[in-house]
Amino acid sequence: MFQATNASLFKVHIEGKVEELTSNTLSHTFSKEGTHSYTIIVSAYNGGQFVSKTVNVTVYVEERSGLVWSDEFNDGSLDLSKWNYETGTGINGDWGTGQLDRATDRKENVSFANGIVDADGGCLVITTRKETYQDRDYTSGRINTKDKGAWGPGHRIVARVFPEGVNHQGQGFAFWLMPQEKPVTVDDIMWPQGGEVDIMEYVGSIPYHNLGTVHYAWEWQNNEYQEWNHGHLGGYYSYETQQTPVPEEPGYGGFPPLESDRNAGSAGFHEYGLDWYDDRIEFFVDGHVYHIHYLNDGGGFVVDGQDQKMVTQIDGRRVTVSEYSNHFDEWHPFEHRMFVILSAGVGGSDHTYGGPIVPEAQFPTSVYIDWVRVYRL
Ligand SMILES: [Ca+2]
Repeated sequence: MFQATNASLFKVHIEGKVEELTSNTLSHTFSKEGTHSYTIIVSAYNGGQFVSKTVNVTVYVEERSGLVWSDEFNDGSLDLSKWNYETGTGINGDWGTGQLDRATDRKENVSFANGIVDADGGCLVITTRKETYQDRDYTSGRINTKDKGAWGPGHRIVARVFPEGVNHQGQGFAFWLMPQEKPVTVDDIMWPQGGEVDIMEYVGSIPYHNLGTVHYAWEWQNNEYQEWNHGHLGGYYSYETQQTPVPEEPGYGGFPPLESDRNAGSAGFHEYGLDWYDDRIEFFVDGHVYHIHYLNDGGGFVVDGQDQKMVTQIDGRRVTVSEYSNHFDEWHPFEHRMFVILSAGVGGSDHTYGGPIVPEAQFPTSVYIDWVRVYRL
């Protein structure tokens, strides 16, 4: 509602349109989802004279449930409105991961393919090669949605992936999340204080299982890494039994799987995802929840100041339950938005990508990603 003395006509500029009114009331519905600012200009006319007033309003429109973001990888080129190439390496380099390869933005490492069996249209292809390139003997690819797409509680994030070429120790592929947000008091949030979520961590040394993990810190430590301060709670998924395996830590071995062995993750496409709620993250493969992580102490077990993990039965299936990544008051990592990373790599240390690369591993080797989709829960 607006007022002007002796006004006979009002004009209201709103969202690029002009409404003419003889009354002083206008009802308008903003429909664009998310938080947006709008400028509204109201002019009041009396004959040839008028006065104007400009106001700025900020409106939050709740997102509807359903698909809110996706890349189907059907267009044959990387959509740079959604993705960034991330180039670099893991040793004496950018990531501290210990991997041997250098990620590049070349077509040799990040490309697209049609006609992959069982794919829905085209696929993104991340290819790892054994080749001398700059200062490394291997190359691979890594892309992320930083500053272009990030999601937090209230979302399902899922990708359909066929890690065909991940068959030996030292070969691996990951679909994972890193923090988009940070406290306003720091310039940068240091790993693992900002958290990390591995939705799909598939390595050739553990061919029959996927690992879904949260990484976090136990103490704030002024956002510095002063002493060992790395908590991680992960759960494995057995492609064969579609639940947490027995034993719950499968260990290395059994590689390379036979090409005909459908129980290996490298045998075909699976959907790797999580449902992210305010109090927990549920990891699933093909809709089968195998790890539920509760953010707070007491979420899954009693309140005791310890992070805990155990396998339990839910609806007759083995599910890993874990709790307590909210260890420090300054920042609760999994209450904030994170961006998506798709990456392949070559293991150089005991742990990176499932152990040091073995000489019989074959290259080049490719992983196919049919799509990545984000839903509002
Ligand atoms: Ca596709």
